[in-house]
Amino acid sequence: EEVRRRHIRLHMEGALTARDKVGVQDFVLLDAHTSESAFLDNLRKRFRENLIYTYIGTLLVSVNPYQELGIYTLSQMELYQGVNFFELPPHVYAIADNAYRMMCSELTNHLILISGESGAGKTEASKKILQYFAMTCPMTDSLEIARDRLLLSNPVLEAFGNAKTLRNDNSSRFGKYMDIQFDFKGIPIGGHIIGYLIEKSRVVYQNHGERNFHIFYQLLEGGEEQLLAYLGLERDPQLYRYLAQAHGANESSMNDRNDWKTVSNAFAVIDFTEDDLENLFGIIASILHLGNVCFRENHQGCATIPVINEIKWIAKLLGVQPSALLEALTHRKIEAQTEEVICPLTLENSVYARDAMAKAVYGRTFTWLVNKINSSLVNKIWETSAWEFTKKTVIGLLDIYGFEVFDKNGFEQFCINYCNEKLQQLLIERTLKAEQAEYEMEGIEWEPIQYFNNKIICDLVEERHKGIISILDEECIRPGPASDLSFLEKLEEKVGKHAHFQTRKLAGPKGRKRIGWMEFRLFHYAGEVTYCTKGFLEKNSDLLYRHLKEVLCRSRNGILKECFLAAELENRRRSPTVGTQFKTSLSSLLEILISKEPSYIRCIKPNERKEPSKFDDFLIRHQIKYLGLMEHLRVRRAGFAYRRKYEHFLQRYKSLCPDTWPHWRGPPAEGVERLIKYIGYKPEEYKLGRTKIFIRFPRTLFATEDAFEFSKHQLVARIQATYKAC
Ligand code: AD9
Ligand code: MG
Repeated sequence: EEVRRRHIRLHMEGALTARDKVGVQDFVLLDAHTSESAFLDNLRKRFRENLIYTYIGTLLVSVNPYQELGIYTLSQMELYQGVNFFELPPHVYAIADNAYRMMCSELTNHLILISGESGAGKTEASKKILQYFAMTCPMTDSLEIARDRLLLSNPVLEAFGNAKTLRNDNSSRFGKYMDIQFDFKGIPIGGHIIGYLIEKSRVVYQNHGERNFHIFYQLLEGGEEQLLAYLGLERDPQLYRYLAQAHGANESSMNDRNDWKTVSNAFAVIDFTEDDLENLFGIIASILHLGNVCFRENHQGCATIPVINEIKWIAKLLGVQPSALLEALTHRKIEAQTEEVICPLTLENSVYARDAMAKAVYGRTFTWLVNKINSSLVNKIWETSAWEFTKKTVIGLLDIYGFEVFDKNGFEQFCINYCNEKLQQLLIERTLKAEQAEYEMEGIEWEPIQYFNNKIICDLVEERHKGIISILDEECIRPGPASDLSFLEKLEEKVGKHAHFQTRKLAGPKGRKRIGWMEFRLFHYAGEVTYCTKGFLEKNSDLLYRHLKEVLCRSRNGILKECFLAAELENRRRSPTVGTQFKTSLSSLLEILISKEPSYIRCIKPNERKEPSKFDDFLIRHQIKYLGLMEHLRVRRAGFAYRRKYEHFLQRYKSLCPDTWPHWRGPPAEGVERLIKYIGYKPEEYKLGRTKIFIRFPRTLFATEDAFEFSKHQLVARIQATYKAC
């Protein structure tokens, strides 16, 4: 303990003397008035010294170093364990530890919200936090397996859900919310993952220079000869259309062979049986074969499949009839009044059917994978025994795809950026707005601070009957000819006048880059993005021809059997569109998030080239702006570093005052007043609200915490002495 304390002190002294060189570790301590330039200077100074973390109060700002810094070692983890938040240099471990300790002491649910644009370091931060819990939380032998599964769920989900994009070599193409469950002693006992909208279209198409999901390359690169022979695959990715069409995809920093080993090992730990793996890789291989199915047009203008080698492989691996698959890829069942009529498909429609099948199979397999991992993370003892009624708490971790802008942006970017708008909305609601509302509610005097509320953009996208998603849905379901262009025209008609919307026809003074005929532009909180409407209708409808669905529902592949249930064929109702489903799932995500005590990590991307040590002022200034960091800082500086409900504050520190120890029978507020008077808080250090005490400076809380630790030791010594005397 003493060594650790000394270590901490040295750290702090070091930090103080080097302050000019390395900047301040909490923006709240900046001497200059809170200008954006001073903020940027501080961030730059620290980045140059490889200090990538800085606080704004309790919010952590992280700048992606794009290099290994050696700051995630076991000894670093130990250093941060159980230490007061501001006593050590800023770190993700401090955020994790703080959430953990609050959860344990108050038995409340917590949440660590990580945000930032694509490539800013969200996924890495979430992995570090998970590792921190895995390594530092108390553990029992029987729960070690739960811990390992929790950790190893990451490489599996990343293999199937991440891919190289132009922004990030390991970009998350799905949203992930993970609950880590703890028992009342703070031992991690299990977990639960919710996946959000995986970017299925990537399976069949990638932008120039991007890659398909990692798993395809890992399998080809690392898979054993025997396995590849069983799946009918060759090693070279260039032989597969779904992998080869985006040139330059081979230049990846990913190590597919090593990653394959990690993923294979993870499968073994997460309860995957031989059958599961055979089925799973059967599906992955089928998708590669499916991509290579070629169509030719016959004299009647109908699609045929001249070479059926791939069909044979797919039929074998998915356990379907080759002839049925062949027919379903080239024909369509249409329901006439009393009977079904089978019509041949055109070449274009067959290509559509093939790609739709690949996307549907991959998308549902991914959902199956998440469910499978979840069932292995369920702690069976806890779910079934008498433990069921004991208090369990969770720490939620949200790592979702970041805001992204490419030269060409489609439906996927529209969904991803909408999701980021919603998260920003939550951050505003819970920090800037809530903070100010809280002062008002608690009767604390306060100078209001202005900020941009992006609700206006969320409404533009999601408002019922009026928003872009509703307009898109209407175009998808209305009878008569509808197209991506008619959708754009509807947009112009219905939201054309909105301040955050623009098309070529309606270009106002704001437009800088030219907008194309098929495009519209949104002014997101994080910047403007021009979307091409091509493919919006098709992707939103996400139609899988019934004929193909029937084939898949009869599959003997164990995973597909669970993914395509026969009951689906009987349900004739149109399922909600992708946009609407996403909107609904985001709103339930927000409900989950809102019910928990949040900590925030805001990630910043230092440059566009994924380079270490390059600090691009312009790019970072832009992020500081749209992440609302200056507003956070202003609220923090003018406000109070800490607030605690009277009950919680009293419960923790009551031993410091003879009036409140061991029990305080009166109202908690009075107890707290008595307590702080006794320990000597100065009037400028705190304010008393209706239900909470507000403490202005972190140092006041440190001092209290130190006194508490000291008194605890004294108390223990006294008890020990009493025992000895007995
Ligand atoms: V996206 O929205 O999923 O496209 P993220 O998740 O924000 O994005 P990610 O965490 O994947 O970005 O980080 C991108 C890359 O930056 C990683 O693959 C690492 O190579 C690098 N990175 C990020 N954070 C760190 C770090 N703390 N230390 C070292 C890092 N490298
Ligand atoms: Mg990510």
